[in-house]
Amino acid sequence: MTAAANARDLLDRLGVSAHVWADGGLPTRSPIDGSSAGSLAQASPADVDTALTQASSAFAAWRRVPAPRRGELVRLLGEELRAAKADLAMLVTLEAGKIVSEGLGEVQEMIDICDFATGLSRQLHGLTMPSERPGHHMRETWQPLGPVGVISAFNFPVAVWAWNAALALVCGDPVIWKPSEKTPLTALATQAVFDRAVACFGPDAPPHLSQVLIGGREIGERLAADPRLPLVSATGSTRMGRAVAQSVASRLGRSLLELGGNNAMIVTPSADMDMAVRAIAFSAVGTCGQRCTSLRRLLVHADIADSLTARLTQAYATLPIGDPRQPETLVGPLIDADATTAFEASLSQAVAQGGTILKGGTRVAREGGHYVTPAIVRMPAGASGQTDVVRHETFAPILYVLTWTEFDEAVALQNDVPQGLSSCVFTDSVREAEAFLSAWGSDCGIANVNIGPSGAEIGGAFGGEKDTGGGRESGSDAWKAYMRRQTQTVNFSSQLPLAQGVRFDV
Ligand code: UN1
Repeated sequence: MTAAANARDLLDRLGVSAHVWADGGLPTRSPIDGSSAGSLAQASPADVDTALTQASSAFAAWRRVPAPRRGELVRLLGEELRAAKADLAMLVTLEAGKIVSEGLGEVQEMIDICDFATGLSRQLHGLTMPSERPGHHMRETWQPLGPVGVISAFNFPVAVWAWNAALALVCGDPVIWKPSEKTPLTALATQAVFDRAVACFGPDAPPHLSQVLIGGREIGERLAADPRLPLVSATGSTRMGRAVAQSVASRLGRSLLELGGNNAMIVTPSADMDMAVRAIAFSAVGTCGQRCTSLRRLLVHADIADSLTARLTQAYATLPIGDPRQPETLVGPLIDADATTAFEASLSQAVAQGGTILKGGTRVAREGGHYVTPAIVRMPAGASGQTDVVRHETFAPILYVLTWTEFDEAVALQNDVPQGLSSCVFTDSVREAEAFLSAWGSDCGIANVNIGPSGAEIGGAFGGEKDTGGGRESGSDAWKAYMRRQTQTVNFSSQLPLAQGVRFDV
């Protein structure tokens, strides 16, 4: 069955209305075989404006609903996602090209964040602090912020919306979502699932709590520029994030950015090599190298570099590449032709910059899809191997191997790239592990020991530093980005003393 026919069936099952289709609209395309389920109606500038007005009205009502009750809506969303898990996950496979297990994992991340946010809805804690004035008290309260714009990328087409939406909704904020042009169908399906949760929830939910705007980059530009969105959360390339950040900042709005990563693993001589090989394979090759947390740089001690690369080239030799719907497949397609061109261009640059391709780097012919063999490239030793192409994020399965001799040199190499998302060390030495996690260790938002850089759980704050944009989503106290902080002082005495002992008697 073509991927498009498969997708059409799933959209019916997931309850997406037939009205979404429009001749001459945004074409859809599966990376599996290039088939198209049809073209989608796109949001006009007037539609964007209407959505913003509707979100503002939804906010006026939703902020009055008690937070634990808002949590009930997110709990119901989690229930609907559980019911739709297999179908929505398969749609992710069809539209983003993920293998079945990773599609299911993505929907599981949505369910997990709903559970997290439901509990959080009773724990949006503020603070109390003592006042210096008698008969006064001070407290800090977190209030709903306003409608939140969510701009998401193709590679996690639905989970990123859920990380933002689940938190935003319990915090009292409606959401306007501009999904990637490459994955609009999963967004429409998610919206249908959300609508079912709202129907179960009942009349306390105002209309338009979550809206999807289908279309291109100009929609993102409008959202970034509009003061009706106090927060814009954007996931994608550093170039896109920089443009969004500048536009949002020029109106003094807030942005939450999850941009490129250039994630490394340091492997030391004491590391458990079996574990390291498995972790490298999953994080470098999983999702066909198209996660922002994918492993891109392998920093290996010089003494073990040859044996480790020998094991890796062996493991890469048997990777099942092909249709991600097949249960044995581990490597699905790249998203499109441009991604294949970028893969090949980066490999040629790596060779021109002194690299040797040890494995992969070729196209795999399959009708309509863009399949490649994941590549391992050995670069010159030390800092001279960290060339321009290695410092650049290519969204494809290329693993650059660099060597070092002193642990400090490895940490310096790990940090010496513009991006700062995820990082890890494989070692059995407590000293090395703790140095990596210390103030002078990894400079990334995520630092792991004996775990690869990808596949983070939702309970921690997710995001990174430098060109990764500095935002934090998901767990921990990431919810605070979706609320406004208010310091409140109450005088319950019959005097009016001024702070700092100031006298002003009239
Ligand atoms: C992304 O690639 O945009 O840590 C997010 C991970 C996933 C999220 C990746 N939980 O790999």
